[in-house]
Amino acid sequence: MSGNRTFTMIKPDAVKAGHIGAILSKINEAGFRIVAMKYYKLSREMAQKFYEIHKERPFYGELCDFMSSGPIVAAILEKENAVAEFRKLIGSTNPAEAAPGTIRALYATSLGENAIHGADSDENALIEGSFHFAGTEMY
Ligand code: DAT
Ligand code: MG
Repeated sequence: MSGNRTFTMIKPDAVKAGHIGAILSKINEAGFRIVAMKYYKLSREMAQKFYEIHKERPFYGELCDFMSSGPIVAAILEKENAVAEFRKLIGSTNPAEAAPGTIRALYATSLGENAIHGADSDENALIEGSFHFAGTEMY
C-alpha cells in the first residue's frame, strides 16, 4: 500500500525568482497538508549527501553547486498516495516535457534548475524527510 507522506524542496532558482508563495498555493490547492517546513541554505556537503544517489552522473557537481547556491524551502507533505500525487503535481524533470499547469511547467527554467524536488518513493520520502527534519517534532 502506498503511504501518505512525501518530501519536497522548493529549489534555489524558484526561491530567488520569488515563487515560494505561488508554489505553496499550488501545493495547498492540490490538497496537501504541510507536516513540517523549513527555509534554509544547504551547505555544499549537505547537497552532496542529499544527491549521493546521482554521484556518478555527469551533472552531479553542477547539481550540488546549484542546490547549495541559495536558500531552499524543505517540507514534508501529507495526502493520500502522496508520492505519486505530488510527482504528478510537479511534472516531468525536464520542464520542456512537463504537462501544462504543473509546477515545473510554470516555474522551472531548465532541466538542471527545475524549481522543485519531489521524492520518488515512500522509502526515499522517509529518508529525505529525516535528512532535513531529524529531531523535529511532527504531527
Ligand atoms: P527528479 O528531480 O525529477 O526526481 P532526477 O532524480 O532524475 O529527477 O534528477 C535529480 C535532479 O538532477 C533533477 O531534478 C535535475 C538534475 N538533473 C537530472 N538530469 C539532469 C541532466 N541530464 N542534466 C542536468 N541536470 C539534471
Ligand atoms: Mg529524483
